[in-house]
Amino acid sequence: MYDFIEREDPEIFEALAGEEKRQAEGLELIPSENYVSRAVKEAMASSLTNKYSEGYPGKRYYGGQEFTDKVETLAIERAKQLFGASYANVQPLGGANANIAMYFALLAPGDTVLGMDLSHGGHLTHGHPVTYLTKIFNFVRYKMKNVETGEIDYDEMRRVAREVKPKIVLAGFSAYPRELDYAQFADIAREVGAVAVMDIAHIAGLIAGRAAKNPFDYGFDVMTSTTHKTLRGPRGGLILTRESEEIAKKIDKAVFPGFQGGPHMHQIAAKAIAFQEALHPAFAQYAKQILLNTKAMEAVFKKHGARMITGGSDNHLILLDVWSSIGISGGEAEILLDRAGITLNKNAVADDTRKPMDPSGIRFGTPAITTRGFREAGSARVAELMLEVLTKRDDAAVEHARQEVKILALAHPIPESLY
Ligand code: DSN
Repeated sequence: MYDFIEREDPEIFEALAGEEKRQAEGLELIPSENYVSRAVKEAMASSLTNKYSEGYPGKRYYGGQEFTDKVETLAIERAKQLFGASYANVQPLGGANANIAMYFALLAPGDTVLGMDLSHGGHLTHGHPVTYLTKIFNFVRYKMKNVETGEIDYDEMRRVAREVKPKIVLAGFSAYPRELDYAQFADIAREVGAVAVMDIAHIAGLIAGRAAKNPFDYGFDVMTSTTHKTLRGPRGGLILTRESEEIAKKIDKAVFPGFQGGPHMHQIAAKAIAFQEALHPAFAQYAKQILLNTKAMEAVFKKHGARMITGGSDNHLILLDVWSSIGISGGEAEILLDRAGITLNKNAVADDTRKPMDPSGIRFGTPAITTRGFREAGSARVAELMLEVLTKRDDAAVEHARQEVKILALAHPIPESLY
């Protein structure tokens, strides 16, 4: 692999070879990461990267679009089929781009969005003050009512919505381990005349595999997503619309020419392939196994009495308060586990008193190890190894875990195909 890079750019080759080895011999638990198929990788490395295709299929600003139109149309049709959408824009370069375009399509400067607080599981692009979005739009945040169960205070959300009159009621998260009550969101949005939008980036694969509820079935109007994470496609973004042609047109305009130039056609081909893979019955099995594996890990931490935010997980991720229950900070835990070959990320817990660069929690999940064929027993063993490292914290424990992690990883090679 990488023959030409090896010959022509040894420095980059060395880094790539190191990363290949790291991925093969370690266990990836960052819940937003996964392994794409060989077919997706081939598309990402294809000649489509050479092509400019500003516009949309049949309406481009450059010539030579015979094949790009075919690729983008296939991606759109497959995305619609996968999520039960009426419209799909497959051009956003990433999840943040998708959200930004969505805001500009649906809002005027100064308009209000009701979104989940970052420290309670939301995402930077849902209105965190560090983003430029907050200079343009007014973000009002909602939180969990009960951090130990994950319950969201829908009554309070409704009261606030009546008061601030948002134009968007935004659901979705990057660190929340429970299902949301979509009907409540949609009802609140309807009452105040807002558009109900769900950022499904983290759980798109679970929705596609019918292992999680589809917000469109509960009256949501728009869904934004990434195409990687649980969906197991290339890095990229996606915007889906259920019924309104008017909203779909605004979204198309906001993506191009509003925010982006030429779409990355190699990435769109890879998205089309990933959507096709996700339409296969084997993908539903995969999505179901993600949940079973998370439950197996949850059981280990429960038995140990470790504090999980919301008390556990109904999806692909767990948020563990290592500071209060194991006496180690999230930052230190991340480093120790990294040394053992277990990759995850430090993460703030709800209303964290520690700083973001060394918060109280760690966030991890099962999408990537499930792709490698891990089942419940293997997932539980990984959780036990994590606890062993975090409680003992000495070189011997790290080394012991590292050896076992390598054996487990090599016994579950990264697959080249879903089928
Ligand atoms: N970085 C992604 C995640 O890890 O959840 C979200 O942007």
